[in-house]
Amino acid sequence: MTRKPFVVANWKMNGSLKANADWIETALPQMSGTRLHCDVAVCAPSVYLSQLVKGFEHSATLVGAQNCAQYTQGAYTGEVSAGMLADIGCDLVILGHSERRTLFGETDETVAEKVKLAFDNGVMPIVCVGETLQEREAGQTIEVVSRQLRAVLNKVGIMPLVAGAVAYEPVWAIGTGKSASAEDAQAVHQALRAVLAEVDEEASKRTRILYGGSVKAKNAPELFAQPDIDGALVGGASLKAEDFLAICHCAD
Ligand code: G2H
Repeated sequence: MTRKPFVVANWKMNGSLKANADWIETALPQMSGTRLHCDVAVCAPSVYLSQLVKGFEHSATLVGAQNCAQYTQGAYTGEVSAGMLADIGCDLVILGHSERRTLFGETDETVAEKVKLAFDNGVMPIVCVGETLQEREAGQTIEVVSRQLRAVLNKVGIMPLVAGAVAYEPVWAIGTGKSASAEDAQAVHQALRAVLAEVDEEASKRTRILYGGSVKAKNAPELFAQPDIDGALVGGASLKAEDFLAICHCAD
């Protein structure tokens, strides 16, 4: 089974109308036609999504949000629903990122609820899982990421993940410059695929599992060479279009 590599930019809370326009102008020539051999997405703060949808309208580049509400609509001040993301032409949404889990109190249950609403509205979820340094040192990595993934599988099954992706992001590797070794990451990706296979073996082989955590053009080739690593979720190194494109080209 060959899965097409998927490289996703996660700008986090960065960007401006001007900086985004410059990013699009630099990246668009490379993202058009058949120059890249991977699927590509850019996930931006929600206020800029319409700008990206318009900017990438004639390319295959997907546009994604970084979160959505766990509710459909109503008195939830400050929230943005999955239906609203679909309404403006947003293709996907990152859900359960560790920054959402640790800084904003998201639980396995709220993440699963958001995945359901995203998929029901036609927005593909990229579901993030990952262990803290403390959990890794306690030998709990596989237990933790399996629990996080099963919470989603139990709620919505595997199809939303086949349509979107899973992202393994060890919390201790995020924005720290420390990346998991390619072998360590592969071991976790293999375990995650086994959890997916408990639900549907054939579908597990079609589900892309991305690695995230200080990915750069320097470490991407070794990560992408692993059999169960199907691409990357890129934070810091996605802020400059040239750096992000260099990572995309590692999937050639
Ligand atoms: C992990 C990653 C992108 P960075 O959060 O989701 O960020 O590449 O900066 O570690």
